[in-house]
Amino acid sequence: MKNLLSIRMRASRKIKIRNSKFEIRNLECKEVHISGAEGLYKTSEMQKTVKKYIERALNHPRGKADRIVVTIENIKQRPMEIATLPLATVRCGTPSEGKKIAQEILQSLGISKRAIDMAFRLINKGDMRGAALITAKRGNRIEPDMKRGIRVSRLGINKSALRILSRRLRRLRINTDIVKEALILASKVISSKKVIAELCVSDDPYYTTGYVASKKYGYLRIPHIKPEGSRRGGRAFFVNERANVEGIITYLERTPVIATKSTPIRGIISTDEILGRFYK
Ligand code: WAQ
Ligand code: MG
Repeated sequence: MKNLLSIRMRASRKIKIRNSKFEIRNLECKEVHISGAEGLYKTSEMQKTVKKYIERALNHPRGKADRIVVTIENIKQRPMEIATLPLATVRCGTPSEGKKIAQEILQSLGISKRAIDMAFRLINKGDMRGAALITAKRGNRIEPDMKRGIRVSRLGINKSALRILSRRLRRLRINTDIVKEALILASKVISSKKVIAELCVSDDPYYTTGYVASKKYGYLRIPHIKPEGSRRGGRAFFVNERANVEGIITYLERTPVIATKSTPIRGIISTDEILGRFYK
């Protein structure tokens, strides 16, 4: 691919908050995140993509935006090529079951209970625009700007991989932008050697499917990981204890990565199948 553009959008709204119960006159403003999107595109796709991003910002289930920032940059660096992670959907019916499944999968990857609890705590607070970087053993948060988190950017998929991926997802009736964008994002995140796993819960009030991604198990979708109507959500990347923080951030935010291959996907499977626990 030649002449790639990085296109990013973020939409937000200012809300007034009282900074004390009694001082009604003393109002402070807070910027709440509504929606964001990013990708690598060909120059010929620029207009269409910007239009799509703006429409998304203006019609978002999280509310009306009063500020939309679109950034378009030329990318000179040749992108790294990756394959999308294998995808499967875990059988799950309730948020408490979903949380338990995510915990089991993460623990089997060597991530400590402390780190997992930290991730769920942040996701349940749900006021980040990006993802938290959490060390896998001690459970420390290590990204420099904790309000913003890490924003994965400069990622995309080429035409032929997208065609095959869409066909595969269509068979499972999940060929949506939300699934494709999340799968591409997770595939870039997990392609970093320093990231062991990702936990994601959407912040859209009516999108209740989340996922756990890792090299070992691929992209595992977890339906009903959050209750319907909740605006809470977020992402956490679990990294090696002694990882170089700047190196990881540069890779995730700045290095152009394109999926040029789509890995086969599977339908619904049980946690026992994933973790290789079989009972006779
Ligand atoms: N980089 C880092 N963190 C991000 C990014 C990004 N580019 N985009 C979003 N986040 C964080 C941010 O904290 C959001 O609040 C949170 O993730 C959720 O983002 O297989 O919709 O865009 O069915 O709401 C996953 C399941 C859907 C898809 C994910 O995320 C499926 C989703 P959302
Ligand atoms: Mg969202």
